[in-house]
This record gives sequence, C-alpha cells and structure tokens, in this order.
Amino acid sequence: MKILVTLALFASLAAHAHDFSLKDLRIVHPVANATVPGATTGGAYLTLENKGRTADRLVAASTPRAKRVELHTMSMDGGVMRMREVDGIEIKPGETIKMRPGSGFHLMLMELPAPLKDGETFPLTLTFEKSGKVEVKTWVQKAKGGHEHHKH
Ligand SMILES: [Cu+2]
Repeated sequence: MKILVTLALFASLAAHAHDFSLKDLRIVHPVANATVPGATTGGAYLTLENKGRTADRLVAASTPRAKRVELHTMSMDGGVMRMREVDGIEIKPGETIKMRPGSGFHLMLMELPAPLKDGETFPLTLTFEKSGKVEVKTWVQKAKGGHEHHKH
C-alpha cells in the first residue's frame, strides 16, 4: 500500500513538474534555446493556455538572466522570415498558444551577459494584464532541427 501511494505521488509530480498555473492560465514547458558563445540574444518558448472565460494578455516578461525580454512574433513576408516586437500576446478564453522556434510568437532574451548553456535553468517572470505575475522555471536545451534564430 505504501509503495502504491509513493508511486502515484511520483507519477503526478513527474506529470506536473514543468507546468505552472496562475488563476485560469496555465504556462506549460518553458524552454530556451542554448546559445553559442558570443551570441547576445536567445529565444524562449512556452505554451499558454487560458481555461477561463475572459481573454488575458501576456504583456511583459523578465529574467535576471538577460538585461530585458521582448515579446516577438515571426512571420513570412514575401518569402523572408521577419520578426517584430509586439506589445502583448492575447490569449482568448479556451485558447492554447504554443510558441515554437520558426514561426509565431516567442520571447526574446536581449543582451545576455553569458551564453545560455544546455541543461541550465533560470527563473522567468511573466506579467499578464489581468491575472498578474507568475515566475516560471525555464530549461535551456540545445536548439533542435537545425533552426537558427535569425540575428537582430
Ligand atoms: Cu525574436
């Protein structure tokens, strides 16, 4: 009996170890790409879920690991991938926004004092217009699939 309880607890911890809740919002699997020496910017990605009945907006992010964090969107423009800063990312009721390298939204860590190393973790504070602030733990992983975040 004791063993069963322990296993169940472990399984639930493992399943929920990497997502965070703030009121009706869920923030799932925040990750950042490892950067090469000398790089001063890095991309971070997470999934935002709104389980509530009203829209909210991610309006800011910050971390002690970078001088500032910008909210970016990426889109194809005449065959060229372009990235621009946005003043907020809206999450409608019931919506899930999955950030991933190469398209759509991402968080951009600006003026990194040191490269982001594979396996490192750092705190990232997200500010939402209605729900307020939450700190999430972000994992650094090797950039996969040969995608390189383009330079600024
Ligand atoms: Cu960017």
